[in-house]
Amino acid sequence: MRTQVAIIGAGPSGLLLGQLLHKAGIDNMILEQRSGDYVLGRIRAGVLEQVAVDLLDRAGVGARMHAEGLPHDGFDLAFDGARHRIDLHGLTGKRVMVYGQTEVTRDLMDARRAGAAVSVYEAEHVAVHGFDGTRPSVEWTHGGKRETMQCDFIAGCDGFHGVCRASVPEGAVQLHEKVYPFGWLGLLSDTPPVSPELIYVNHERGFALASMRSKTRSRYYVQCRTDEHVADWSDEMFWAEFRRRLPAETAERLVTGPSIEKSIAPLRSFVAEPLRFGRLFLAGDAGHIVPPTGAKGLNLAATDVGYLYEGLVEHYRGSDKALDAYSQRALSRIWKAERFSWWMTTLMHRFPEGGSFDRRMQHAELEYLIGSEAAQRSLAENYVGLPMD
Ligand code: RFL
Ligand code: PHB
Repeated sequence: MRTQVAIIGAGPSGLLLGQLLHKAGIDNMILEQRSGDYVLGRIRAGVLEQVAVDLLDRAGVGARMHAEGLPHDGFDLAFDGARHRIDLHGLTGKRVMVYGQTEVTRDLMDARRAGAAVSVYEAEHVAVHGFDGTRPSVEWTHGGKRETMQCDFIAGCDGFHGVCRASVPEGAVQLHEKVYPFGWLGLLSDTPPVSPELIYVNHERGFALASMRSKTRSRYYVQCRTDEHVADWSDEMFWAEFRRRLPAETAERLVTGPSIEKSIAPLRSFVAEPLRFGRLFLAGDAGHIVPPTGAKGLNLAATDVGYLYEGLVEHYRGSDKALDAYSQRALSRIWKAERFSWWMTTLMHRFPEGGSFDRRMQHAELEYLIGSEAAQRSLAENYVGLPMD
């Protein structure tokens, strides 16, 4: 068996790369360790930058996103019991699209099925070989049978815990990591969003975020400790905690209901450098993690894929210039998003070790933000997404 590009992982990075390559006539196969239903059951990102929207359009999967997604022109920062709007569109001329990662994934899966491109779900013991030479290959077990596929390139789109980064010799990769002393407890419910735009709340009991998936489905988060378990949080406890962190007038309008999903995500910043090892390329969460506060993870995954796609297309047209530039181009954008996500996380959360000085600094920065158009413009420019250079 042979393919041009073997893609490991059928999350948004792997599926988007597969679809873009398929449209460009480049043969590829996707190996995913989980089932399709499992992948669709993970509730994650909700906010897309314009560059991610453009890439999904280029992949030919934008129709439902444009019909059902919610374009947002701004969001609110809340602290000291009051809300302050950041006018994204007024400050940058751009907006973001609220459309869940689950829906992006579903659209990409549907398109892949329609294009009859090969995907193997529930592929066990995936292994990547020979990427430091000219004849890479991938191996996996499916239905008890060991299979091998030769390829030109391997795309490691297998997330933070994947096999690709772990297969690179230790000395060839440098890892940069920061783990935050808290997590996010998220709840999804079929209740109307408490506000038509997102609200990021800095509260003395900890951060809270009011987000949504549609006009009838809410996605809410509260900062929690890293040693907490979802099972210890009843829906009632979640709603009571979330309500306490909202400004009073907003809390009055909160509609509660049974949860459809509840989960805890730890927060970390992480970057692997470089992102290329011979004929193996890392993209998305396989190469980097951002804390979700800046809503950048899925967007970075999409832009990595955009750069990699350009490189692969040019390779098959006879030039390796863009492929050789992949790691450096992607990392330049990644580090800026890492900085923004770290900054917004530091600004909005309660740090268990933080003393009164740290809290005063947060407060001064929030006050500065709401009083300075220059500061708001910088926040807005990063939130809507920096351009793909
Ligand atoms: P994924 O989605 O983790 O997919 C990787 C896939 O690889 C598979 N895999 C393997 N397959 C074969 N063999 C192996 N050995 C394998 N090991 C792993 C996995 O099963 C999986 O299917 O990575 P990808 O595609 O790079 O996508 C990244 C995004 O999922 C992630 O960055 C975002 O969800 C982050 N994120 C957000 N990003 C945004 O842009 N905007 C947001 O609003 C936003 N909110 C969030 C988020 C992430 C969150 N959590 C839970 C971490 C909110 C949360 C709560
Ligand atoms: C979400 O809707 O899940 C979401 C939105 C904004 C973020 C993080 C998560 O910053």
